Amino acid sequence: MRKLIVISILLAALESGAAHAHAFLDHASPLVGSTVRSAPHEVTLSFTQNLEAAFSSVQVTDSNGGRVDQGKAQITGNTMRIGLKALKPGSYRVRWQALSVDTHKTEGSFTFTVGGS
Ligand SMILES: [Cu+2]
Repeated sequence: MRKLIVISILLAALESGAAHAHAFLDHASPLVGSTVRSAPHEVTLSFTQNLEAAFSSVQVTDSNGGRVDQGKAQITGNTMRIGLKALKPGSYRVRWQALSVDTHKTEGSFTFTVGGS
C-alpha cells in the first residue's frame, strides 16, 4: 500500500514537470514587427500549445488605441484568428491573452505596420 502511494506521488511530480511548457506565441501573420504593403484582412497567431478557447483572446488597435478587429477571435487547437476592419496605412498593435490547456496564463503584444502606397 505504501509503495503505491509513493509511486502515485512520483507520477504526479513527473506529470507536472512535463506540463511545464506554456502557450507562447510561436509565429504570427502579419509577422511580428513587420511592415506589410497591403492591409491584412485578419491576424493569425499560432501558439506552442493548444488553447482554452473560452479564456483566450486577442485585440488589435490602431495608434490611437481604437479597436480595428472584428470583435471575436476564432480559436482552434493552437491557433487564434481574428478578422480586421479595413486598415489604413499606419502602425497597429496586437495584444493577446492565452490560457493553455495546462491552465497556465500567458500574454503578450507586438506591432505591425501597414505601409503607404
Ligand atoms: Cu504551462
